[in-house]
Amino acid sequence: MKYRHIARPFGAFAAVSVLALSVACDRDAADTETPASAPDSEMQEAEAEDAAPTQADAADFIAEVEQWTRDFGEYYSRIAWVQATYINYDTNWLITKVDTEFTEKGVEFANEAKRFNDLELPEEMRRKLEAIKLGVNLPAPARPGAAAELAEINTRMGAAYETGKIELDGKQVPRSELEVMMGEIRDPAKLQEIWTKWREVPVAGDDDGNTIKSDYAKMVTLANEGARELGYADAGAMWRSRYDMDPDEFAAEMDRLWGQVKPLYDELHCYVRAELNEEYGDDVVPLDQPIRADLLGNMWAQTWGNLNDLAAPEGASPSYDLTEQLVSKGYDAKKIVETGEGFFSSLGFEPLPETFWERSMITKPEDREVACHASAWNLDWHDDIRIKMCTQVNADDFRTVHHELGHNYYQRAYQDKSVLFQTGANGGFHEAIGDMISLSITPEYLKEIGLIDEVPDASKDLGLLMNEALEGVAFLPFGLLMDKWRWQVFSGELTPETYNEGWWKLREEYQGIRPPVERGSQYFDPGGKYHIPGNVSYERYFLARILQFQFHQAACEIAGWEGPLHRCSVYGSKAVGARFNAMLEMGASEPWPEALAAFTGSREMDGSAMVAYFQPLLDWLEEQNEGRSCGW
Ligand code: X8Z
Ligand code: ZN
Repeated sequence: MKYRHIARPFGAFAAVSVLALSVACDRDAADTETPASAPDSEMQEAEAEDAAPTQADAADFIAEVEQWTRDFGEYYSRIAWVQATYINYDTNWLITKVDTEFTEKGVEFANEAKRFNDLELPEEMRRKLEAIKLGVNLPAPARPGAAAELAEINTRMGAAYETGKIELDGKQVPRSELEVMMGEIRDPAKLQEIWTKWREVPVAGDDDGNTIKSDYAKMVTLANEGARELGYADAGAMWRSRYDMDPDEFAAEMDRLWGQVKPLYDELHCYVRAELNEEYGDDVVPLDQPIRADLLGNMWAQTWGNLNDLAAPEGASPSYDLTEQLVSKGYDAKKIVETGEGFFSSLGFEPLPETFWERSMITKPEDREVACHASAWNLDWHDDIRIKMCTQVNADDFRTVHHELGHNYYQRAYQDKSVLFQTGANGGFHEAIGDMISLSITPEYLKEIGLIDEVPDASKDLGLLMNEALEGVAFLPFGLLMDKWRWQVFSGELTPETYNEGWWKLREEYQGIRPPVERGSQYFDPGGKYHIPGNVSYERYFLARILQFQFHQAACEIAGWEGPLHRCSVYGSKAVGARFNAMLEMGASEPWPEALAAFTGSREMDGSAMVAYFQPLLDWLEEQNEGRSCGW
């Protein structure tokens, strides 16, 4: 989705909400040029308006955008929902059409908003205008036909990704199944086969020879052109302008946070490589090399939780496996979602509406193509909230369900705000809500809801921390590099010839991983990850990882918890629910530091809560790694 205010589905293709608020985008760069395509009469009108816009003009304009957004947004969302849950020729046609209309109107509004750049205005109005300027996720240039071309490209990339399959042992296998296989298989040859075959999808052409790779390059050119017309250096700079600060300052902020948590990653990497070396031997896992990307239990090596058994500290392995417990206790997708709802209810949030259960898609339908990448939606700015997932009964999806429900409860909490403020305080906040809840899924909590029978004692703490580190800590450099790559692409530092080389350079530098086989410039490996063809920015997930622990620490303090953070569950704490809601209901109506302060008391994103959470594991890892030559 191109226009942020319509973009309620979180994580949905073609319907991606972005937080587009910035009080720091370069005013000088934002000229008052009318789109080149505007007819003369409109030009004259615009010039007349440019002459002396008043506060009343600004108020009228904002009201017009709000009304249009409300109406068109619901219309857009319902089409996007049908397309995502029923991908075929006609729904692709519909989404392309509505997407085009959205982008055209969004760009028109963004250009119009610049008229008020020099006008003294109350803070709330200024903020709404900034939201309008940054509201188009991928702005098309204003010339006729450009928005339609961009929409066609995006629909094609999205559909190619979501319907992509590979041939394995004589069968066509979809990605959702491949993801599970990557977590379970331990045969390096088979892993390599799945890994490389999945990466054929971004370079496989359709009947007209379009590939995700060729479309991506065209998308970059168009979006940059559109971003420049709006006054941004490029589309990457526009994306970095959504954080209530200057885009360069934001890039530095990401690096600062990474610097805080990098020691955790370095120790984990060193330890996991040594464990993998024991499992696979020197040939497959040499101790002085980056780790082979297909051995980490995940299609993208982004989280390593599937290596739990292999990485568990000696004698500290928790006595249960959540996937096994879910299966043996007879959980199905619905029961997992009900469990997630139960957690939010325990904090004092209203139960999900009946329509959530009637209209959500929580398992994969067998009879049609759907977009399986999980997402959460609000279709009517009110209570028509839903999730869309191809839920599997396992620990990964138990976590993802909580993640998605976090989006829904946030959407519901800020529904009384202006539609221009109906999004996260920043993108990281929206992704961190359900993730904070996940940290409260402690053994004590699991026992309370009957999912496990025995709570492992303190001797298993390192094992519990390891489980969490393989998810959260392992994710950090991946979360960071996705958009580092994209920023380089949008700035022109990388070109289609160097897309793949640049990708692997970052993967090696930040994650310390390498491809199982040589990857030439003909490939487009970033295109094998949903958010690249989907144009969903990724910095939000890196920030969410930081905020998740910051929120958890604050929540545990509010709940009066005094033990170690990893044993704290805020399940049942109405006090936490109330303070949490105070932040959620603000949406994006104020700069994010205010929202952060409402819940945590702090105005800075801070990685130290994450370090504090993992401190016992960090100490242990340092001991284990003594004498090893870490790094790559
Ligand atoms: O895309 C998602 C969510 C939807 S917003 C399922 N996540 C990222 C990913 O899958 O890569 C959640 C964690 C990171
Ligand atoms: Zn999400």
